[in-house]
Amino acid sequence: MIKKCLGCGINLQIIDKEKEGYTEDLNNEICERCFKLKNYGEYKEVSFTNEDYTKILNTIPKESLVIYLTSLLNINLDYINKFNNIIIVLTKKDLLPKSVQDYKLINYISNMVTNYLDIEIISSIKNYNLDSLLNKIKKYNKDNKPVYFVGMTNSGKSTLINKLIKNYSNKEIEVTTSLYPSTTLNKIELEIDNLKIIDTPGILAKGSILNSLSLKEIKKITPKKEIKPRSYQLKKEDSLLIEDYIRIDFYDDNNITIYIANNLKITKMKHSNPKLKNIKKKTFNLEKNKDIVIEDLCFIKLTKKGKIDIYSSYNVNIYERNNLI
Ligand SMILES: Nc1nc2c(ncn2[C@@H]2O[C@H](COP(=O)(O)OP(=O)(O)O)[C@@H](O)[C@H]2O)c(=O)[nH]1
Ligand SMILES: [Mg+2]
Repeated sequence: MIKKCLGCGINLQIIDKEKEGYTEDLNNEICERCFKLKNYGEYKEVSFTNEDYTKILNTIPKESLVIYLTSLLNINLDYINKFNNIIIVLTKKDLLPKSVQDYKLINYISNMVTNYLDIEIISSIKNYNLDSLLNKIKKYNKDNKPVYFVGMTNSGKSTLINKLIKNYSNKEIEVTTSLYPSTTLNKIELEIDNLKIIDTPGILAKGSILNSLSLKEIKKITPKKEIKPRSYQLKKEDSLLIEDYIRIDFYDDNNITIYIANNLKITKMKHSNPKLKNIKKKTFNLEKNKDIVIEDLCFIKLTKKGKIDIYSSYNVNIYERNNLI
């Protein structure tokens, strides 16, 4: 029988050291890649692509109960229409300021999606609402079929599953989690509190800034603690520089708040400063109360209407939406 890695779901093999699933000894429970990631934080690239992950998602029966996770910092519901029975789980609440109220976030999301059974806001790290989520899963999983945990890469699927194992089973196993994309490589089946739970690999959004960054930079831009929002009163002719990644030029007075990892540097300057100006820009003519989202880096809350230009060093998706907070 083929044995699977308990960390990432890949078939274990002893033949090719360079290929996924390699282990020195088939008696091991996890592959060498998971072992190194878990114990030394060492990340090894994989040859899998989004196409491979999509194929895996396509094997999920349409009527299954799907727990669809999205991080509150990077709301992405792109694949939600693939499924018919969804509980939406908004993750990483601990990273947003404590003052942000759950019901407002729930309202916001419920205006974006029509076809869902329920919504829960959680923080796996802080154990927030996990009892409530488990009860909801049990409520909607009447026939005890497998329950699939789905969502973009880094939405927190594996971390949540580990917390559920820890809180509600007496097993000692842990699937592999990391702040890098492509940690989980295949479906992983687990049993928790009489539920059959299946972890799945996540897709990396095409427009994610993570596609362009080194592992060191990914570590740097990942918020680790509650975000301290940074607010600026800007006059026309003002510009903001976010590290060396993003430049924003304001053409009207505006009050803005940036939600981004606390350690990233934001500098105020003038339009006349040439920094990052020789690259392609994207222009927005914003109505009032819009956010600008820079995928997987940050979101910026603007209150007034006005024109802005955004320059980006990387090929990252930048879009507007209504104010989340
Ligand atoms: N702050 C915070 N970070 C989380 C939470 N859940 C997951 N993460 C982090 O998000 C990253 C991706 O988590 P992972 O579970 O591997 O995501 P997956 O790709 O969806 O399985 C890891 O660095 C986790 O530590 C949470 O509730 N709060
Ligand atoms: Mg995972």
